Amino acid sequence: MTSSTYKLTYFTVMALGEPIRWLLSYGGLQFQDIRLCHEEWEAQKNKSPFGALPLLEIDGKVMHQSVAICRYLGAVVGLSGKNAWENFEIDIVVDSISDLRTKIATYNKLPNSSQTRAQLRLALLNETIPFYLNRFEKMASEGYVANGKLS
Ligand SMILES: N[C@@H](CCC(=O)N[C@@H](CS)C(=O)NCC(=O)O)C(=O)O
Repeated sequence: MTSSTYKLTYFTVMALGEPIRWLLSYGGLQFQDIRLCHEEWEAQKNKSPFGALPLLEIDGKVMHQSVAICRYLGAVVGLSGKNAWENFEIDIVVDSISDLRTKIATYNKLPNSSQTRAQLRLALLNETIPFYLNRFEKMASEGYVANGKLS
């Protein structure tokens, strides 16, 4: 498929790094899976193009933005759509998941003691998360979220 070398740098969590790990593994692409702790990250943060992780080095070239990386790897491992319409169907799901993730991240960043955090938690649990998950369930009701196949 490709003889490129891959080095993924992320934290010791799943979050934005895990889909990249999945795609590399799915494609049988060997990669260095570097998982930084907070102190290691702070020491090298200024080397990241936008001060954030994940980073994927491909043959020494540093690439960033997790969704862009996933789209690229999807193409490399044969999981893109077969045409613009199929890619559109896939991107709708990707962007909907990003919307939900952004809402959860907003909550996560608030201090534990804040009242807004407690209110947001209730709204997430009772409204936002069920709203999205019900729709994702429907999208996946025939086995796949887009185009009736793995993507
Ligand atoms: N849109 C970016 C978001 C990257 C991002 O926000 N990364 C967070 C971790 S999930 C980060 O690096 N936080 C550490 C920091 O800002 O110091 C992507 O998808 O790669």
